Amino acid sequence: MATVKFAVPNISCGHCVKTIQTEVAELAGVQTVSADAATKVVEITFELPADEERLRTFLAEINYPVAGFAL
Ligand SMILES: [Cu+2]
Repeated sequence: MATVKFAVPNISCGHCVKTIQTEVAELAGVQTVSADAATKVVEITFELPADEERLRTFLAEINYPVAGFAL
């Protein structure tokens, strides 16, 4: 199991948070996902078949592109 924190500048409100949490949670291998509108960070715990590249690609597909890693 791995954890990643992505910086996602497009998160602007609770609707974005809900969309990201709902959509990402449906990806195979994703264990938990939490998005925060204040910090614009998405934290995901996952295992195979999910990986960082797949998560980045998926977030871009749903219009929340990843700008980089968050601290
Ligand atoms: Cu929003």
